[in-house]
Amino acid sequence: MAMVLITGFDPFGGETVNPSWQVAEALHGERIAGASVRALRLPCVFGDAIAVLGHALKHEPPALVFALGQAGGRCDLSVERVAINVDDARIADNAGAQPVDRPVVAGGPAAYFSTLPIKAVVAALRAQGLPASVSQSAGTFVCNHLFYGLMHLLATSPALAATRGGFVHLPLLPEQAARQPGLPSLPLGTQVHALRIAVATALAHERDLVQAEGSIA
Ligand code: PCA
Repeated sequence: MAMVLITGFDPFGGETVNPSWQVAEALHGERIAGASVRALRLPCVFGDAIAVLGHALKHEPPALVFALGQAGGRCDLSVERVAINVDDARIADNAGAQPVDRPVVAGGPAAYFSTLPIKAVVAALRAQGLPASVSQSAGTFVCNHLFYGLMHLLATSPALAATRGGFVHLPLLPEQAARQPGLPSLPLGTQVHALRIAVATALAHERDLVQAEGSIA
């Protein structure tokens, strides 16, 4: 049976929860469109996050990897297009590290594109009444770092040649937004439902839709 790996992060930046892990954990053990879902919790730590993911990928090559992260302030499910080869941390990670302008992988390409059908996923979510968009930047903190590390592993490991992967940033949960008035949020159940649709769509679409989802700036 095909396996789908969904990763989520530990809470960071003073939060006590992270929607990305809550969503991944909720889906662990489910079967979506004939594939079994496995969840993996990652430390919000430069270096370690990629090491833990790399270890898991060695065990069993998944058909798909959906890496998830929290993006406080974003109002919808942000399906990331591109991972860039730079760490530039505005805050310290959970181990106290704050790299500035360092490559994720020395000598690696400047960027990798997601190999998930990002536009098909956004279209499917919107068709089900869920807010979603293509994002042109996953930032320069641990999420982009992990996304780049994932895509580098998929691009360079022969055993993972058939694995497709990418990254989705999630809005805050309502209980987080209640402590930060004005920030948008989506309930956990809605986020979990959205991920089910995203995974099913990615399994069904080897190729992406050709449909404008760019931004002017
Ligand atoms: N969000 C952070 C790192 C971990 C997470 O969930 C980010 O967007 O980089």
